[in-house]
Amino acid sequence: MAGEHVYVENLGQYDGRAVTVKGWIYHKRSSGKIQFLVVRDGTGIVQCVVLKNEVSEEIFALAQRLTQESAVEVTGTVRSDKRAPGGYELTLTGVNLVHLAEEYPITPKEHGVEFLMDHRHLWLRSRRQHAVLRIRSTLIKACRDFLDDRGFILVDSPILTPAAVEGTTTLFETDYFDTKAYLSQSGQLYSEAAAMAVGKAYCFGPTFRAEKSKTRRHLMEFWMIEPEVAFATSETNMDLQEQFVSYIVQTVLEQRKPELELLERELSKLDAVRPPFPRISYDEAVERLQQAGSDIIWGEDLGGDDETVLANQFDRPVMVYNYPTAIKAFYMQPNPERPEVVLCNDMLAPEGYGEIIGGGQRIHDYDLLRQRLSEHNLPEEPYRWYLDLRRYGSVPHAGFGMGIERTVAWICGLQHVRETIPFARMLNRIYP
Ligand code: NSS
Repeated sequence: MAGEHVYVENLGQYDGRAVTVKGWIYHKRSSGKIQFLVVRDGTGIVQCVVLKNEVSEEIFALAQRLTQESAVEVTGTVRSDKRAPGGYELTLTGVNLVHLAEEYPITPKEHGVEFLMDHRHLWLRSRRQHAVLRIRSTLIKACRDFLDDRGFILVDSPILTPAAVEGTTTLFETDYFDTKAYLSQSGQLYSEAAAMAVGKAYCFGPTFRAEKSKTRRHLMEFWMIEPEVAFATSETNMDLQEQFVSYIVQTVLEQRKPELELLERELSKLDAVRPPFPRISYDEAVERLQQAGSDIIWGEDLGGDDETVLANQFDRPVMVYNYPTAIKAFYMQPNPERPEVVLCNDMLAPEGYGEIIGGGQRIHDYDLLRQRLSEHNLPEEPYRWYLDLRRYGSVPHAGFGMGIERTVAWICGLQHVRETIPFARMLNRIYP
């Protein structure tokens, strides 16, 4: 008797009934007259019991031949069983083999990270990776819901661009017919144009940086969400960031508790992520670091270790504002009382996960922006349109960019960003 096709996550609604599950053999074991096939279908895993006395010889023999990751359609009766993962088990009456898998390279034994990254296309099938993928998916939806519900308009920015946003040393260059183009480092400049059009805008997409750094926080290709608000200041920009980050963390905590538990994430640490977040100036950050024994001097950028030391002083993300003008991007608005610092901020995640947000108030004065382009040795031509925004109804405005992968790494409690994106692009890795 073939049952209705049911996803594992819904088996509870079919107790006692005949159903068909379509999926892959996760693992199996047998003891003579009884075989246990553990089948995963993407929504969950279910243990299937094959009893020698209750199925035909062909079916029992077929079950014995099944290899790890073979694709199957199994039919059986749903039985509730408290000991079973998910609370239900299937007593099989039929097995249809869709594809017999070759010997699978990823086995329950420990594999090195390079091996797993080489087999990333298969590694995605493991339960831990499912958990991360689901959390990432929920996080992205939460980001978009937060902004959509507050009247922000999604305005996509281009990937191929004529201009640098975050310095010229990390640009990926490509031919663009008879000229050059770069892969976008950030959609910010276009988000600013969008904010001048619709008031509150955001872009969300992949961004690219040829960073010659092999750290656990750097990818060559990462996803960034970049809200931008007309008439906003650095202050209101920080208010928005803390609301945004609290919302997405609490939403993931609510909707993805089983996944977080599977990853052995300490949930109380995430529960603490509620406004207000501490805000300290760059000056204070340097003092705190010096007191903690760092040899940082005023004017230097915070290194990864500095960020960890600072973040460890707080139980929720900390915002560091007003960095030295000299170490920041060309577009940042100077503090009117102290032009040696700019009205920007970074947000550092707790527990050593580092900077997840960079943002601030943008220069809205035409002449100052031109002057900065020249001080940063940037050609004016590719930024002509960007300068135009300062010629027609220019207003103070601010925004920020949050890196999805670093945020997922923090929420999931993963040591390295490579597991937070389906197919990581890293220094020396573009396969698979
Ligand atoms: O360089 S940022 O600090 N800021 C910007 O790109 C601004 N133009 C954003 C804006 O104001 N609209 O990068 C922002 C975030 C940073 O905090 C990280 O979370 C992430 O982007 N980021 C990265 N994630 C992974 N790998 C790399 N290489 C990386 N670089 C930045």
